[in-house]
Amino acid sequence: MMVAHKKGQIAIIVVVLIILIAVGAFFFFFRDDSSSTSNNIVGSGSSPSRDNSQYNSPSNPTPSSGSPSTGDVKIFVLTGKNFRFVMNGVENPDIKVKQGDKVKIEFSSTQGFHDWTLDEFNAATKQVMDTDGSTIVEFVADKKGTFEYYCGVGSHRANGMKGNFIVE
Ligand SMILES: [Cu+2]
Repeated sequence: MMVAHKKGQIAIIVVVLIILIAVGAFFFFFRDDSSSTSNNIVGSGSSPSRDNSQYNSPSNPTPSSGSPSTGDVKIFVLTGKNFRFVMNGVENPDIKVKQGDKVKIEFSSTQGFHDWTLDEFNAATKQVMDTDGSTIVEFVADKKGTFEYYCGVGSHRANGMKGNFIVE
């Protein structure tokens, strides 16, 4: 009994280690991959979706593969600095999508430690600094309205690190 029990525990530990190594290797690879994404993100579509599982909101467990949502996939590439979001040179841009669209936010920092958070859709990226590469959050814009996205680090939101997420 004792021995069998121990073997079971060892097997579990081994499995956990393998998973950790696999995740680590994947993460490293993805990070490498993403250094050039600001140029090629449009049209690639498939590559960032693999990163989905770690940051995905619980309300959206399905990765892309099929097309469960009827809307398009909309990709937005934002960077953070003290204390603004920037997209294509525009500070704290309006992010507009249609109801039902699947939204992918690819976020990185060029200055300081930031994240991208949108409470109403339970969406938030990891917190990243400028050496961390980019991180992605995906969700479905399943309700209409104007919502405020913001940086959840410290008092960045109060310092003006926020903008409107508009679902039409
Ligand atoms: Cu911030």
